[in-house]
Parts: sequence; C-alpha cells; structure tokens
Amino acid sequence: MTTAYIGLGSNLSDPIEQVKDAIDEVKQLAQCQVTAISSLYLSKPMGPQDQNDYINAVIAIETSLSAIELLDVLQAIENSAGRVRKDNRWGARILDLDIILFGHEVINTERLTIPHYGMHEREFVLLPLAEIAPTLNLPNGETVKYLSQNIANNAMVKLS
Ligand code: ROI
Repeated sequence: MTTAYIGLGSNLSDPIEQVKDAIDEVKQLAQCQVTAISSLYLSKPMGPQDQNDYINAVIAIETSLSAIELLDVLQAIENSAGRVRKDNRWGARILDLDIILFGHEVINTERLTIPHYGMHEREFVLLPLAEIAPTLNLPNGETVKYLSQNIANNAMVKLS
C-alpha cells in the first residue's frame, strides 16, 4: 500500500459540489481508502485572471494501485464530471484531480510528473496539504511544514 496525496480543484459548474462529489467518488474506489480530507479553500486563479475563483482541497489516500493506475482512475472521474480535455492548460475547469505525491516515488514521464511540478508555487496545494499532513516530507527531504510557512497565502480563504 502506498500513501498518496491528491489535489482537487474546480472553478466551473458548482465547484463546491464538484469537489465534494469527486471525494465521494474516490471513496467508492475499491483500491483506495481515503484517510484524510482537508478543508475546502476558495483561491484566486493562478494563470489568466479572467476566470472564476477556484475551490481547492487535498485528500490523502492509501492505495494498492500504481501511480499510473491511479492516474487512470482519477482521469475517469474527471471525465465523468464532464471535463473536456483541451488545449487550456491555464484555463477554467470543471474538475482537476492531480496526484501531488505518491509515496516517496519520483516519476518523470510523459503522463506523470511526481511530485507535482507546480506544488512549490501553489498555496492552494501546500496549505491544504499542510493541514492534513503537517509532518510530511517530500522525496528530496523538503518539509511540507517549511514550504507551507514560506508561501504567500494570496488571499485564499479556508471555507469549512
Ligand atoms: N488556480 C487555482 N487557484 N486553483 C487551481 O486548482 C488551479 N488549477 C489550474 C490553474 C489554471 C493553473 N489555476 C488554478 O489548473
């Protein structure tokens, strides 16, 4: 079993419900056990500013899947939420499920970059992650505690 952390984000089609429903769908997966759920956060968009604010959260799971198998099931959940994968890397989205960390694995392939390539710059990843895993270290030894204490909050609001 591997402990993995998944970042969730949405800024379209009732984002709070999108994120809550996605967490419920991960809970239904036979090979994944959800062990921690952060608060939901309201965050300013990273990237183009002419889009809605986002709802973000991070969950911890225990899984028997490999990282690529986990990616497949998370993309299936994104697709069932109506996510259309197009050339809008920095644009609005119904649902994003990103593998942030997968045990202590370091993966650099076409489909997967783990640890997530953007996590160091993203308050909407680091602060929810620190909420549920305050003593976690990255594969390179960096501590989530240090990273989360040294990132600007960027007016992010913790919802519940
Ligand atoms: N900005 C915020 N605040 N939250 C996200 O989840 C998010 N996801 C993205 C981009 C477009 C980078 N901006 C985001 O994919």
